[in-house]
Amino acid sequence: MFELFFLLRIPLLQTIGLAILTIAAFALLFIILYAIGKHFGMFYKIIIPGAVIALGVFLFFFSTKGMPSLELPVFLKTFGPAAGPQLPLKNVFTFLKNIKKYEKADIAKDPSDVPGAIGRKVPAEVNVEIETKEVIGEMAPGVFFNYWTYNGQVPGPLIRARAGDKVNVTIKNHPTSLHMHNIDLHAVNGPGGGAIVSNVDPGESKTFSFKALNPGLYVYHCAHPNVAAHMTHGMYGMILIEPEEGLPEVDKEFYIMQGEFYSSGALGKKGLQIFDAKKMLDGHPEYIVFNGKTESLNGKMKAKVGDTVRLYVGNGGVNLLSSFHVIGEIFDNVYPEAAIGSEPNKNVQTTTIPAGGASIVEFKIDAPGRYVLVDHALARLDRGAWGILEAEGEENKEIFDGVEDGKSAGH
Ligand SMILES: [Cu+2]
Repeated sequence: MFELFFLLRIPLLQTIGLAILTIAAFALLFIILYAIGKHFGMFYKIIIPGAVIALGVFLFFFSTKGMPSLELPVFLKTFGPAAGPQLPLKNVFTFLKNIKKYEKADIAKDPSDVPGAIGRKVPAEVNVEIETKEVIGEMAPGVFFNYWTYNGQVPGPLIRARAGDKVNVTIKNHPTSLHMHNIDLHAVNGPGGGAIVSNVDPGESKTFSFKALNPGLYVYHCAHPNVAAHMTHGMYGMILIEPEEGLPEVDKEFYIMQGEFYSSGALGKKGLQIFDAKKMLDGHPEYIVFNGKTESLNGKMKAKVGDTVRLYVGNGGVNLLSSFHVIGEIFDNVYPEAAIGSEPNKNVQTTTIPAGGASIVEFKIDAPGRYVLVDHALARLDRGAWGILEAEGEENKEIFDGVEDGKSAGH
């Protein structure tokens, strides 16, 4: 019970405060107008103050914002092809009623959780099973979100197959989910990328198949309306379709996805955060993070001097372009926009990753130390967009020579 109060104290206090303020304002206004109307008959004592209050409310709100709806935010109007990102009030009540059923999950996907290279020389049938699950996870110390996930983590699992493979995708929606979900894989050639044949109600399961025609690193995401709202709750991941001959061998591979989270509470506000659809439409995320939460990569990305490292980096969006950079490294190879098939770009400092897109970068570690992965739109560091790759090994003074003074943690 106490834990429930801790999670909900911010929205509860806000609601109570707003209710007190509204009642007090109306009562005060009514008393004033009632006093002014005391020279009129009893009937008009009510009608006149009532009409004046209604006119005031109309002028203040409805004349500019239109009529309110039973959704959050109440005045938001949208024009997408399907349901907007507004939260129906009944969903909010259902969520609160069922809050104890939600699993508390560590939603940060381990960046080193990458399936091994395919190694096959012939096509095969690959079975993929993914479960959509709504959980409560910690974005930052004391800051909680209701995440919607693939397999309980953000991003969902990295799927790996080979060009020419037949991929059977089974998507299951956990019975405790409040929403319908599906999967749109950008690796699919077919309507909706699979979304229209994979809509699953809570407790339901569906399977569809596709042939992996094009090699590349592709984003997948939930495409159930409102798509952007599902994605900014954490519903994205990637699928790597290796070329027939495979990718060049490297020592280490890591899996990272940038994403935006839109909370009604300001950056760092503790407690359970309510999704803010207006901030999402405006493109003003409070949190911009790798792998679902702040500091999710730290302690999980390790390499040695001399290692060749490959990063599979995606951007779940839904608004921002990522300027992906590793502080202290130069990308020896970049597969721009994760396109496989042409020669990679050489010697790149920063690469762009569009929303709903990806990149593959490779570099050799030449010196021991800490390398910071960032979105080089660097104000985003303070919203969470950074992570550390640690490299151990022998120094090579010819490549890098100097003494740390321990004073600056700037980089
Ligand atoms: Cu979904």
